[in-house]
Parts: sequence; structure tokens; C-alpha cells
Amino acid sequence: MSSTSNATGPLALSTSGSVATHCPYCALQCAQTLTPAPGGPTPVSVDGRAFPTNRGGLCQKGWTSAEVLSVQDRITMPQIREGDGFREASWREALDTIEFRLRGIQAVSGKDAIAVFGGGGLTNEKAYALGKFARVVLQTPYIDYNGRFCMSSAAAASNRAFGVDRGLGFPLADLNGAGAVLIMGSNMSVTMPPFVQHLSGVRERGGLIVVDPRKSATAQLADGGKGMHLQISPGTDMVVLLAILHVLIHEGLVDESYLAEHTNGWDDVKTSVAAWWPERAEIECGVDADALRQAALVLAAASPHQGGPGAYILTGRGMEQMSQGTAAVTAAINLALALGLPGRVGSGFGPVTGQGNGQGGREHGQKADQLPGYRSISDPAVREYVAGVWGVPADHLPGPGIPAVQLLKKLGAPGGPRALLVHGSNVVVSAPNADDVRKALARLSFLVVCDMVPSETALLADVILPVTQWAEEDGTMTNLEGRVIRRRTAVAAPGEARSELWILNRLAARLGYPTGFSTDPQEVFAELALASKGGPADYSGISYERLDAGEEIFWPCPESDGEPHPGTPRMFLDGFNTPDGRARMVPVDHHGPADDVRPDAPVYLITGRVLQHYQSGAQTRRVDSLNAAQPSPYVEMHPLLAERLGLEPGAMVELESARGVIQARAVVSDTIRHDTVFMPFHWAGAGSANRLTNDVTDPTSGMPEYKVCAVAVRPATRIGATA
Ligand SMILES: Nc1nc2c(c(=O)[nH]1)N[C@H]1C(S)=C(S)[C@@H](COP(=O)(O)OP(=O)(O)OC[C@H]3O[C@@H](n4cnc5c(=O)[nH]c(N)nc54)[C@H](O)[C@@H]3O)O[C@H]1N2
Ligand SMILES: Nc1nc2c(c(=O)[nH]1)N[C@H]1C(S)=C(S)[C@@H](COP(=O)(O)OP(=O)(O)OC[C@H]3O[C@@H](n4cnc5c(=O)[nH]c(N)nc54)[C@H](O)[C@@H]3O)O[C@H]1N2
Ligand code: SF4
Ligand SMILES: [Mo]
Repeated sequence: MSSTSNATGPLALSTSGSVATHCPYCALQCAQTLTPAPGGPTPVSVDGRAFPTNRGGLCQKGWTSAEVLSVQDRITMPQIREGDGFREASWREALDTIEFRLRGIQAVSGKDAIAVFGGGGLTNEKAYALGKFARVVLQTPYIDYNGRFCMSSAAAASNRAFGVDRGLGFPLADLNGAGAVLIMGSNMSVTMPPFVQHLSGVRERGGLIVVDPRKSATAQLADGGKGMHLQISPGTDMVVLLAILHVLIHEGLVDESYLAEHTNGWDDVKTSVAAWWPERAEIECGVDADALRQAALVLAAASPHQGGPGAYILTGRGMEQMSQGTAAVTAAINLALALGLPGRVGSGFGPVTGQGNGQGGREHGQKADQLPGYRSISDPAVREYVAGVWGVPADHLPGPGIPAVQLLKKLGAPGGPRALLVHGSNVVVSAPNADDVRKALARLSFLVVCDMVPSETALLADVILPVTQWAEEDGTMTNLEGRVIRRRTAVAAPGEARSELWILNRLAARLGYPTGFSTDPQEVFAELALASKGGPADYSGISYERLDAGEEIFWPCPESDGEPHPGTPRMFLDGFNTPDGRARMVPVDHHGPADDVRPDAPVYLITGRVLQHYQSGAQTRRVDSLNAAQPSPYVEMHPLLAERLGLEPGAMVELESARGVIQARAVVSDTIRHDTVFMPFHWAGAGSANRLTNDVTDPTSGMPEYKVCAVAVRPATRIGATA
């Protein structure tokens, strides 16, 4: 069989065959130009391309992204398990096997016995096709995806407050004019380096406020009079937000007329923060009461109702990946509303979306309770409409499933799914309480993983299917601003790697749906646009023609009879997406981490990222230069803690939580609090951070509490000693 053919050809920009596309990794989706380089060290060469978000810049991962196309262990043929290893198989044999096993499991255990796990890195087209495949072909409620680990708390809070969730409600470049930007637990200097250009204006004005238990690279941007760093105790962001709102009320600095005109629920919120005076907050969050007051004054002075140039509140995973994540984001929204920021040009609120298509991934139906267009699978009218687009009766569609962590726990358990199809996630490294996840996968009767590389999760599969990756496929992605962008083919995929659209088409045909699953991304997009029509995430006015003509389109962009709808760069200028057009303010209170420090686990563990590695590391650990810069897992700790433990920098340290034990190298740095250690989660094996993390979840969003748990810390050689 020859290499895969992508249905839509590349958009050649020049005679050299260069192609305009975007980076495979994060939600900034930096613009790249790829030039085929036959015979070169990588199949294409990569250049940054001028674009409003990255302005030509790329980070180290972006510059080296082409190396992943031709890594030595790239999967180029289907693989079928044989004993402890795999043997190569033809597509026919692999698909025969999958059909036979899925049919057998369904016959014995019913439709609910098959589950699907998707990813926020999939194109809009693939995410849509996967959601449709689960509901129409497998008829299983059990589909969810890794966006649950990422954006679910921000999404739940935004949906509740505004009636819609689009990450940033404004173009990134708007940040340049702000007088104040409050960043709650995002480290974009490391996680999206080109983003930082848009903070230069606010830094010049001295208005950058970064809340992080570490003096992260982003917190350091506030040094030298550029702003403030509030070095909170882990898990106490909400306290900071409640105290700032308390100060604003006390000082008469809230935007009363905006609140009266555009919100409901303000009185209850006002009452709820009455008890959060700064001195009380200081005890909880460890930030000086005066610094909290100062932060409130900086934000107020920049806000439009005080005649300021504008203010923004941005949230990241540092605040959201908590068992109270939805409430914390709600507190941030309440503060933004009290300052009159959302829906005003030059001000705003927004979570910083993480994965390449973390936005589109949550709009087109991979989420357990959602159909395309960001609509509820429980809404009879929505079911009727989407089922109509899909050519099935509404009662053919299953009901809502369960969130990712709960789904992983249920795998192979009595009455739980017996088979799992994974598309775009490496859960044994990235899911919380990873040792339990590994056990759950082992309980399955049948595991299929689609991937480009043998990830740790793929290595546990019964069948691995080789897929195309970014430079080898056409599609669309939706970036952190809600801007829909084109991914374009620059090179053919190696061997027999196939697009997931083709795989889903073939499986659908075998399982009884010979039509309805197009392999052409442009056709899939047109269907997705139709399926989204009328929903909050309305793409019905967007087409490949418009995108390829160079139009900048942000959703919602409904279909229109007359002039094409221009899209919506700035949200809420005409009111919120609620029935009465007002934002809903909901009082929230702080309860702190579920797994709090105690005598046998006296140190907080917080987790996050380094510049060179992406997520579970499946891609970036295969790139030599990235690996050379960040070769192995580490534990960052304060010199005082290291001294107390008798640890030299570079020594091996052991961490133990209620869930597991890991060992990694100690990195000693005074940028972290004394009572806290930090670990990146990009590695598998003995230093895998998620063997320690807590799989408790937020009751509203299902978001796990990745960002904080309690650990004992000891030198790796001295078993039993604790800090
Ligand atoms: N290099 C790189 N870039 C990436 C990714 C990657 O894996 N690697 N992944 C992408 C994805 S999917 C995502 S979601 C984004 C994530 O982007 P970020 O949210 O910027 O990343 P994190 O490093 O997970 O967390 C940010 C910060 O939260 C801090 N933190 C820990 N606990 C707390 C707390 O209790 N409160 C507060 N306020 N802060 C806390 C950490 O110290 C860290 O500096 O990055 C995207 N970009
Ligand atoms: N402790 C801790 N854990 C965390 C976090 C944290 O901050 N702390 N952050 C969480 C967050 S925000 C996220 S987003 C998750 C992410 O963690 P994962 O869900 O594991 O994400 P990736 O590592 O990006 O895994 C993507 C996999 O899909 C493959 N892949 C890429 N593109 C495609 C495609 O188009 N099709 C298919 N089939 N495969 C593809 C890649 O090779 C890789 O193996 O990690 C979470 N885990
Ligand atoms: S910031 Fe994100 S999108 Fe930009 S080059 Fe780096 S990984 Fe790619
Ligand atoms: Mo993420």
C-alpha cells in the first residue's frame, strides 16, 4: 500500500512548495512556513511566519517540531500485540481484528462496553468525527477526552457566568494596551513564549500582577517595577481574588453602573466576600495584606470605569487544576465583572487555553455531555437537530457519559467499559494517580491506541494504528483566541500512516455505517459547520474557502443570507449569552486542597511544565535537542528545604504521596516557597509526577486536582526520613 493521500492538497505559497500552517503543539498555534526538504535531516524545514499572535516568533518546540515527523521509532504500520511485544500487520488485518473484537464485546456486554478517549490536539474535523463515531456507530455514552484535564473548570465557570466559553474573549494583541493584567497561575513565558510580546505594554505601565507559588519565569517579568508577584500558598488563589474584591468594595472602586446594567447576583457576591478582609486572607494565602490592597488598587486604576487604559484577568492551569477550580474561576469572573471588564473593548477576562486545539476540541462533541456546537446532549431539541444532520433518529443517540477521571476508573470494573479506543492522549503519563490508570487499562479486554509514536499508553494496547501528524494533514484548529485557522499538508506521511478520518470511515463501514464518515477534511468541516448551527459555538458561516482566502475568523460566525458574517473577535459587546443578556454572578467560598499537608506528608507538591517538553512528552522526548536541554524529571525545592534534608543539588530525592512514590533529581532554587516542591509531569517511569497526584475531581467540572497534593520528601537513599 502506498503512503496516505490527504484528500485536500497543500496550499502552495511559493514555487519552492512552501506551505502556510501552524505549530503542532500548544494553543498559541504559532504560524509556521514549512518547506519540503527532500534528503534533508527532517522532511520539512520550519520557519516562523508573521501572524497576529506570534508575530513571526516560535519557541524551541516549534523550531524543532519537524524532527517528530521522522523519529526513528515512528509507527508506520499497524501493530498487533504478540506476547509482550507487537508484530506489524496490514490495515486489513488490523481493522478485521478491531471489528471482530468490538462486535464480540458488544454482543456479550452491550453498547456501553466500549469507550472512547479523545484529545485536544485533534483537528476540529477529527474531534467532530470521533464524537459522531462514538454516538452514531458505537452508540456509547462513554466518550470523554484530555481537555477534561485542561480546560474543564474554566469552561464550566465561563458557561455558567456568560452562557458560553471561548477561552479568551478577545484577540491576544488587545492585551498590548492594558494598564493592568492579573495572571492567575499561568506561566506563559515558558508555556507560550511568543505570548509574552503582548505583555510588554502592561509591563511598561507597571501593571503586571502574577499569582504563583513559584517565582516562575512569568512572575519574573514583574521584577524591576514592572508589576507584582504574589507568591501564594498552593491552592489559595481564590482567597486572593476574594480579598481583592473585598478591598474594591471597601474602597468604593467597583463599577456599580456596569454591575446594575449587565449582571445578576451581585448582592449575594458582595455579601459573600464581606468576611475576606486582607489580614484574614493573608493568614490563608501567605501574601501580605498590603500587597493584596495594592493589587486591588492597580487593577481598579487601570479599569475603564476609573478612566484607566483597560485591565484583563487571565487564568491558567495553576489556578484551575484544583478540586475547587470551577469556584476559583468563578471568583475571577466575579472580580472581572465587578471591575466592568468583560464585553468592553480594551478590557476582558479569559482562561488561557492549553492544547493546540483545546478550544475546538471542546466545541465539537468529544466531551461526555456535549454534541457539536457546544450543546448539551441532554437537550431534546439539540438531539433532534444533530441527529437529523447525522441521518439517524434522535433516540439512536446515547445520553451523556461521564468525565475522564471517572471514565478511567470505570474501565474494566464490573459493569464498566471493557474496550477503549484512544485518540490523542497518553493517559498513563498524564492522568492523575497514574499507577491506578495503568491498572485500569490492564483490566480491559481490548485496547486500541491511534498514535504516531509508541507512547507509553500505546505500548499497552492490543492494536496500535499509525496516524498522520500535523505537517501531513489538512484540517482546522481553533486557537486560544477562538480564531479558526488552517492546518495544511506539506509532506506525505511515511509508510502506511493514515488520517484518523480514514480510520473512522473504515471502522464505521465495517460496523454498519458505509456512508456518513467522509475522509475529506473540507467535507467534514462543512458538516461540522452545519451541525454547529444555532449553538453557542456556531461555525456555520465558516468555510475552507473563506479561511483559504486569508480571512481572520473568530467564532461565533453564523451562516448569513446576505453579507457573510465577519465572525466575533470580541465577545459580549452586545451582552452575554444568557437568556436576559446579563452575566450570572455566583458566590463561592474557599476550602483549600483536598489532600492537605499533615505530619506524614508535610510538603506541598505542585506540578506543571518546562519549556522544552510538551505534555506527556511522547513527542518532545523524541527530539534530541529538547532532550539534551531537559533530560530527566526533577524536583524543584527551596535551599532551606534541601538543607534540612541534607540534599545537595543534583542528588536524588524521593517523594511519597498517599498514592505513590517517585524518585527524581533535586534542583535547588530560591524561586519556590519553603513549604512547596515543584515537579514537571513530562516523564514516565520512576520520576513520573502523576504517580503522586490526586485524582479527586472538581464536583462541577470533573477537573482533577493536579496542581496540589501533600508529599513526604526525603533523600532517595535514606528510606524513611521525611521533611
Ligand atoms: N512547554 C510547554 N508548553 C505548553 C504545554 C506543555 O506541556 N509544555 N502544554 C500546553 C497546555 S495543554 C497547557 S494546559 C498550558 C498550561 O500552561 P500553564 O498554565 O502556564 O502551565 P503550568 O506549568 O501547568 O502551570 C502554570 C503555573 O501554575 C503554577 N501553580 C502551581 N500551583 C499553583 C497554585 O496553587 N496557584 C497558582 N496561582 N499557580 C500555581 C506553577 O508554578 C506554574 O508556574 O501550556 C501549554 N503549553
Ligand atoms: N501532574 C500534571 N499532570 C497533567 C497536567 C499538569 O499540569 N500536571 N496537565 C494536564 C493537561 S492541561 C493536559 S492537556 C494533559 C495532556 O496530556 P496527554 O493527554 O497525555 O497529552 P499529550 O502528551 O499531548 O498526548 C497526546 C498523544 O497523542 C499523540 N497525538 C498527537 N496528535 C495526534 C493525532 O492527531 N491523533 C492521534 N491519534 N494521536 C495524536 C501524541 O503523539 C501523544 O502520544 O496532561 C494533564 N496532566
Ligand atoms: S508557543 Fe506553542 S504554538 Fe508557539 S511554537 Fe511554541 S509550542 Fe508551538
Ligand atoms: Mo492542557
